Amino acid sequence: MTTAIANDRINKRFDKWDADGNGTLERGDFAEEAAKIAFNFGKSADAPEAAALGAAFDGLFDYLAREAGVGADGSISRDAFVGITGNLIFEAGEAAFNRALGPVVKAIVGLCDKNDDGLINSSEFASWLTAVGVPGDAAGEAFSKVDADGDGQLSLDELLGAVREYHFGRLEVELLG
Ligand SMILES: [Ca+2]
Ligand SMILES: [Ca+2]
Ligand SMILES: [Ca+2]
Repeated sequence: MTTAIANDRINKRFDKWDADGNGTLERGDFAEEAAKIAFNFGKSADAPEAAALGAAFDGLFDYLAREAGVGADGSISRDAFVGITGNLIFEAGEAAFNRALGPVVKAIVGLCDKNDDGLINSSEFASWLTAVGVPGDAAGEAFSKVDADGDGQLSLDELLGAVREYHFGRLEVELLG
């Protein structure tokens, strides 16, 4: 793992989340990202699962804004985002990472979990990757990598672990699109 890969991935995340492309992150960018993901899962904006994802992204913005020292309606610069996110991934530890990103991953599980068992099976996972724009032919290999305990189901912990591993450069599967 090199710092260059980590920074590259954090910068890509910034570009993706800066939905209006104005060079800073605002609450509206996060609302737009949440709506886009829900739409890709075929959920209308007023579906409960879509509302839950919106609330999760709202909470993530609150966290980032607090860490950046800007107000609730403030703008987060790229430098601040790279600093906060780098700290969260590489310094703060798994528990802090899971607190910050857990609600978003959990809300995506809620959108994706068609049989409502709290776990993501391989066909549900294929629809997840489609919704976040990952080519479908990568799904099978990605699934077995994320399924750390090999039980054929992806738990919230395994999915969160995969998001963290991606940013460490130890996994090539990008689950947040
Ligand atoms: Ca923006
Ligand atoms: Ca399921
Ligand atoms: Ca598993």
